Amino acid sequence: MASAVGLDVPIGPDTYHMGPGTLRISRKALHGKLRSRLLERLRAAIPEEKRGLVFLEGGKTKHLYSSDGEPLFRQEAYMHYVFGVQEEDCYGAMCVKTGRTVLFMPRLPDSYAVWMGHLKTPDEFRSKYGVDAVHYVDEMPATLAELKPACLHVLFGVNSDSGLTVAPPPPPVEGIPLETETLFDVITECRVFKTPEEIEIIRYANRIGSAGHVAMMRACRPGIMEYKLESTFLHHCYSEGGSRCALYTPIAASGPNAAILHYGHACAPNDRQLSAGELALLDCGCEYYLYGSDITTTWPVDGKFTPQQRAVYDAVLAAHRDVKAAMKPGVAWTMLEADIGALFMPHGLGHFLGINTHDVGGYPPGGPPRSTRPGYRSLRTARVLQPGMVITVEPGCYFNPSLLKPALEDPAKSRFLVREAVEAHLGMGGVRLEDNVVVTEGGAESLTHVPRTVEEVEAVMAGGTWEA
Ligand SMILES: [Mn+2]
Repeated sequence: MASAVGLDVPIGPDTYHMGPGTLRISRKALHGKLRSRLLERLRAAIPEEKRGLVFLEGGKTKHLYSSDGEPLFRQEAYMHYVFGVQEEDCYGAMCVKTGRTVLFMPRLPDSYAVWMGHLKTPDEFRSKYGVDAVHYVDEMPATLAELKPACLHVLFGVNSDSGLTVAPPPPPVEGIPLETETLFDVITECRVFKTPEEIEIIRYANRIGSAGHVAMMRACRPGIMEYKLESTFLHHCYSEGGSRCALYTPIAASGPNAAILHYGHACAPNDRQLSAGELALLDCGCEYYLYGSDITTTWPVDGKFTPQQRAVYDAVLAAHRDVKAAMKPGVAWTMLEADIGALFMPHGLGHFLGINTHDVGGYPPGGPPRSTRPGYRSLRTARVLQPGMVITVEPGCYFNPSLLKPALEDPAKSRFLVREAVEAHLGMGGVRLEDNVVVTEGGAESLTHVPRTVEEVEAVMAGGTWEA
């Protein structure tokens, strides 16, 4: 459906975009289609007499501790998926029988307009989101009661990546039971299979994010700070792509830091100076309309691989290519992991990608369970690949002293390790190469387009052209 998402779809009251050259998304068409798919699955799972209302609670206004400062609001992922609502403190409902949709928005005092600008009316909200009706939250109990639903289907389940519980909302009205058994698993499963429109958004986030990686490669010089690369990426994605936020905290690691899987956090804020002769590992994702890209590139700070760096890099690149080439519907993700040692790659080979960086649905009820074996247990899914899944392919090879030093002293492990070779690599950090791949009917397509071969990387760093 080319008219829902694209660079030149007509702009209407329900269109999300960030100005000239950015992706245009018809909220009504995108979420309308996601909702009808959800309805189909809900009707298959729920007997007629139990088909009440889907009821979702959106994200809430948050304050920074006791201050009146608020971090930039990011909508709760399930609410965004079903309704695409940008504002905080909203609720949404959809009738499982008829598909009719209602949003509930907070009633703000008129004086708020001084601080926030024009306060949208329910009518404006209705055309922005293409739903059937909009009411204020204070009208919600009466509106829901009037609809006399059999029950409210609410979210309740555990996110298999974080282990955290998605708790049901407090009952919004007395006398209508909450039903917690069905909705979470059904929506989660819907989110695993991206529609062509969702794939177009992820493709756009990949195009902007890929170009952001190239911008970092071009900005890199010995002597600069890691955060200069991070800021180059963020600036590129926002100024060129309208991507206001990164999908996750950028990892801009140099030298030994490349072995630290989630480097860049608040206690290690990409604050090391880069030196010639080192590798830089950049794991940075762009976000657009809350959908993202999650791309990793690794390159020499001075633009030329040393023979040692090249050997490790080429090995990881070969794994990266082999995995991508093997991907097609029917292939089990666990098979792809088979020969990679957890000592050198202590993370999973990849994860679903969508509204969340580690997108939901990796371990659904009735699906293959999480393995307990080292390496395998880090896999964020054990599922068989099917068309519409978007998954990252991110093999890596790291020389992490906190894993390798104990292993060298452990007779069970050290007999497989060449001590001198391991020790010679301990300072180099590591290499990770990460693409975002959509499984298609016939195979798989990478949405990421960054320099990958040693020759491509060196050419771009020497000023060569690259079309992301
Ligand atoms: Mn990733």
